Amino acid sequence: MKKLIVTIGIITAIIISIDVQAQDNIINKTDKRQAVQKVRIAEGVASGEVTRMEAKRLRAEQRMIRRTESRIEADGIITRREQRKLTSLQNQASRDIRRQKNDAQVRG
Ligand SMILES: [Ca+2]
Ligand SMILES: [Ca+2]
Repeated sequence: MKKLIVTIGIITAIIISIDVQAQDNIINKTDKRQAVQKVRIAEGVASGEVTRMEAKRLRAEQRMIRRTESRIEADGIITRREQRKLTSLQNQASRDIRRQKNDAQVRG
């Protein structure tokens, strides 16, 4: 019986560690996309494709995503639903950056 409990303990520990790894991957992926988007905004500002006003809005959007991310990570668990939420916010931000880089408003 004792042996069984130890075995179950070990299996549980392995499952938890796999889960923690998966969560870490999500966090890393989110952070990586945030870094990439930050650079894309900065590039847009440098090239003049993104105006000051557009940059302000895009950066506010990034802050909102970071706040949402902290809330989601606060309990140490990222559910599938939370993961989908983060992905969809970042997809939206990516589209917004692309739009501002290609729209008619450029810095004069
Ligand atoms: Ca959570
Ligand atoms: Ca623009």
